[in-house]
Amino acid sequence: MREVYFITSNPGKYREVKRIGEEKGIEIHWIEMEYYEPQGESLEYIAEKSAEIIKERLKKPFIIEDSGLFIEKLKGFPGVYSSYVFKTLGNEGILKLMKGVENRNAVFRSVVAYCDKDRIRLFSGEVRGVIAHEQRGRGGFGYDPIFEVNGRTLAEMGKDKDRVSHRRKAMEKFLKWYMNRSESG
Ligand code: ITT
Repeated sequence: MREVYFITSNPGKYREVKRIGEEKGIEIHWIEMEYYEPQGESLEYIAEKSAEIIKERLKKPFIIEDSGLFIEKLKGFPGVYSSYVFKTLGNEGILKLMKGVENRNAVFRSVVAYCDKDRIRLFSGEVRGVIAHEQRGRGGFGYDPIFEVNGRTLAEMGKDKDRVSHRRKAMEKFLKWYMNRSESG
């Protein structure tokens, strides 16, 4: 069985990535590690720079994943600051910022970075949705209770989240590339 090492401090992300890997016959191993994330204007930049930093410490191939919630009416906020904003304002804080706002369009983006001794490669995915008016659902993690796709929040979807998620789309691209590459040696 082929395998991949996934570095994250977030157990919710690991659970999802593991499930997605299982469907394709790839075992995902969790390296639970917090790493320094440099500031930057895009998820791609942050993922690539983070991978370069980790590469100095970890002498084997790995993946990391960087996600962000971009709210149209807030000019893309919290975007690359999603992690900090979740820890400080949280879902209730976002709902307050969105009180009375009609345009609730938002997009969740994911960038997976694969890194080995020769290269860093990036794979991205996104899902469009709207910010709900209140938190709903008990599954998932992070912003899932306030991010709604086709009438259900990601937290209400359970494992169905895997069918639509930004992470799913980025991981699928990565796994396709990774499997082709392993097959061709
Ligand atoms: P890492 O160690 O992997 O960096 P993290 O939780 O800091 O873990 P990110 O910076 O990628 O991960 O995530 C930004 C924020 O967005 C963070 O608060 C997450 O909880 C949240 N988030 C990421 N993916 C999400 C998802 O699928 N659903 C809801 N919230 C998500």
